Amino acid sequence: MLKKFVYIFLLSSFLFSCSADNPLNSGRPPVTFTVHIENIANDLFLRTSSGKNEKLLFSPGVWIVYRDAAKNPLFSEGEKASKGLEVLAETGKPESLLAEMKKNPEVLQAGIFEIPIGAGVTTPTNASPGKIFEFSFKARPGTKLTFASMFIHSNDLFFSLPDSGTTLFSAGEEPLKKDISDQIILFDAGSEINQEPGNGYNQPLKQQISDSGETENSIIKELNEVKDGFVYPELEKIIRVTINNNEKRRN
Ligand SMILES: [Ca+2]
Ligand SMILES: [Ca+2]
Repeated sequence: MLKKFVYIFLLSSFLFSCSADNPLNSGRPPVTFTVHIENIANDLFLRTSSGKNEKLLFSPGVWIVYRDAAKNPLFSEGEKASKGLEVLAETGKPESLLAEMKKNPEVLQAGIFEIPIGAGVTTPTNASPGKIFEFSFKARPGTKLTFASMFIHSNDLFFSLPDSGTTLFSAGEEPLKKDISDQIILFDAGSEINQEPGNGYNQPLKQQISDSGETENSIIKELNEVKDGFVYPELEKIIRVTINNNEKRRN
């Protein structure tokens, strides 16, 4: 009788631990993933019409893991940005978007990346060339990742993945290690009128009053569909994003 009781206790503890940290209730242990968002614009500057060379910068941002059957909780292309995404895209501050994500039932995990890895950096700040934002999380099959970070020398542009996010496991449920740099898109949040990159008085490093700008009242679009007349750097020269995991190959 005691044996049976112990067995039931162990089984129920096991089931509880599975359901407690994984709403998908997969039987396998979760895999630890580590993501790097790296500013690789080492020799590249924004040359503005006022004759200045500005360093390219990414803001702190928000990452989320969500069910792969769900609609992307961060945003949908062609729709208006949420208030939290608008704040991130206009100021580079991630807290209100994180708060929104934590209330969204489709979001399994959410977090902020805000202190870049690199010499002399110990507090939240933008990632300058050569610096890397890193974050880690545990996930099981059936999940996707996405994130958002502001392109600082803009009014309301943010880096993210397509609406579809990116899968963390193969169809055979093997955790993926991959370079997803070519999936990164610069989006216009549609909330503030664009000015010349690096030279706009309503942009975060120039504006006299926090969050100043002309309301755009538009929808989220890929920047290359926005005809604002400005020239932007090629993404493959400024950002590298990689996903790694702690799983050793089984075969
Ligand atoms: Ca805009
Ligand atoms: Ca602004």
